[in-house]
Amino acid sequence: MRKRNYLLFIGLMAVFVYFLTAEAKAESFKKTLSFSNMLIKLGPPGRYNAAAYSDIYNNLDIACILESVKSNDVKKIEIHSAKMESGMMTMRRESEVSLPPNYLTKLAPMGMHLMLIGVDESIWEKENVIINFVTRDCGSFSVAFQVEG
Ligand SMILES: [Cu+2]
Repeated sequence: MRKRNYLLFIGLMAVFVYFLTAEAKAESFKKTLSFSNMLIKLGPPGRYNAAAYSDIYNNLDIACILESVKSNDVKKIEIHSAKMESGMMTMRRESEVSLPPNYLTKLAPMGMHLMLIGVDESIWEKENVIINFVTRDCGSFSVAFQVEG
């Protein structure tokens, strides 16, 4: 009788652990930033800077701090914010950007965007460029951006 209880206990634990793992999987799946509308806008030929835009949805209940952005096809990528100041568009470099929880942040013209500095000429032949986003607490993301001339 004791042994049967013991086996029942083990059985229940196994079921419990199974559901716990399933829960953890669902949880880890949720732990992402979702990228959409990823686009690199190239300047005229001979210019080696370009801008990149994307919608980034933070699915988490915590803010994600975007610390650095890199690509093998670009010397340097800076996060810029743009705003109108007395009729002039000014851009400022941001050392890091906070993506608020459960919120859609838009990297878009006239707003926050990525500045690609030192774009390789071979980028003109590419359809996609991979850009890596590194956050402090939310992981890293390799994202394919569509290249548009
Ligand atoms: Cu800029």
